[in-house]
Amino acid sequence: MRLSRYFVPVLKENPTEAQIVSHRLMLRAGMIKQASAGIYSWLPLGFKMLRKLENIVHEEQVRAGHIPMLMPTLQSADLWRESGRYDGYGEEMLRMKDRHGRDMLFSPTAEEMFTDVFRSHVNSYKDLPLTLYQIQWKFRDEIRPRFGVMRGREFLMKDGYNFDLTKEDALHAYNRHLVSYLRTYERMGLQAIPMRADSGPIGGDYTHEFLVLAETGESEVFYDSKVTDIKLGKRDINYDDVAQCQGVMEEFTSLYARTDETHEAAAFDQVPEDRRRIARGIEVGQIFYFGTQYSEPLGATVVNESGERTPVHMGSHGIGVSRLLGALIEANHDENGIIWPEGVTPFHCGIINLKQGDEEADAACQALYDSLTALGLDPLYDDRNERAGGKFATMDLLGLPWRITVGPRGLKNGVVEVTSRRTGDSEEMTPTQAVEKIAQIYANL
Ligand code: 5CA
Repeated sequence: MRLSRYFVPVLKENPTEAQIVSHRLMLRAGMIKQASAGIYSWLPLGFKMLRKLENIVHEEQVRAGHIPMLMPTLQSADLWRESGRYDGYGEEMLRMKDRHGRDMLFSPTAEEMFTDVFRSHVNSYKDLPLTLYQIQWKFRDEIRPRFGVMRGREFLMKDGYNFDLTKEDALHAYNRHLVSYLRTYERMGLQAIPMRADSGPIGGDYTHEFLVLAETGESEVFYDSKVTDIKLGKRDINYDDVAQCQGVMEEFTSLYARTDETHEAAAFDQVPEDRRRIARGIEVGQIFYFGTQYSEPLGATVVNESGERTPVHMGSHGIGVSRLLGALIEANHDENGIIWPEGVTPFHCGIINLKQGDEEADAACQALYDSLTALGLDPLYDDRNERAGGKFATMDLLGLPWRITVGPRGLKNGVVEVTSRRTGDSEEMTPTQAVEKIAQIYANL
């Protein structure tokens, strides 16, 4: 992409309404624009990042054997009356009437909708296990929408629902989700710690939240510092292997890690003193097992091996996709702007032309752009007629992990400069070597 032809409405000034750095940087980098309280327009750069996160979530869900589909955002209240949640859900549910006076609502979550599809089409235990999911906009009329996309009213969520014959099978689905979520966050360069949590309006008594540690996090967390040493890494996971998924689950959840909702001071005191940590975290996902809480009232049953009808065991599992973008920036920035991890960046590298209009510099930039593109990489070429300082400031704000700087002086010696956004280290090399270096970095991911 050429910056002169793209649409990135960068803000020069710090927006005063933004209290935390991710919100400030998303506004300044022209990623989002507030439409109304807690509701955002996703400008091209923000939208591009959202799609990248969605793709990672999709890939990891499909890898775990889960099936993508899409539900409507506007749902009939009748279904929610059947489950008993319509009256109880409270002010967070946005309710409306259609022209015929029928009660409708904007989905804050979708247990009912998925259970309804299931009960209409699945009859036999032979069709289980089954996990369906979607990545779809949700609306929760939060009393205090704040921190930009972190606590929005409209937000993008991946929500998945497992249907199993027995509790045991459903707990395997729970463990499978835990593992797939760990993989998802690690691929994004984030460490999210699973912590025992409270189930809230979703229900059930078995639930974990995933928290990314950050000073600006809304949740207070208590944990054994050893949990941060545990990584999934590149190990092979077989999602059908019950024992392996259970093993990973135990490995990641046996040390003390709780949110304030479930914190037990006496248990925390058992953690060796030098490992006790009290910090803040951003909740980027939550998994639930709630048994037959929805399948019973909604009549989601299957015929089991003995020919009897039995309600299915269910759980639901959510990832805050739009919130993750905020969490990523909270975890990856400096005073000059965003620093995208190589695993998720809107463009693989930037190209800065120090002297736009100089025949040689223009040609060298174009050649770099073409070579990178031919290798399947996606560069952002700052080809604007701007002074160098402005170009560097914009590139730092946008946060691409690598930058190639091209100027007439370097070209005289046959070199360009390759700079890491994270370390600030620069290296001179030939344009060919620069392309090879960038290609190598992304090939190794
Ligand atoms: N039905 C279940 C799982 S599918 C569910 O709704 N779970 S949840 O309430 O925990 O939401 C899942 C994830 O959505 C949360 O972990 C959080 O990351 C994200 N989320 C929840 N509320 C908001 C919000 N107001 N703004 C942005 N993200 C949110």
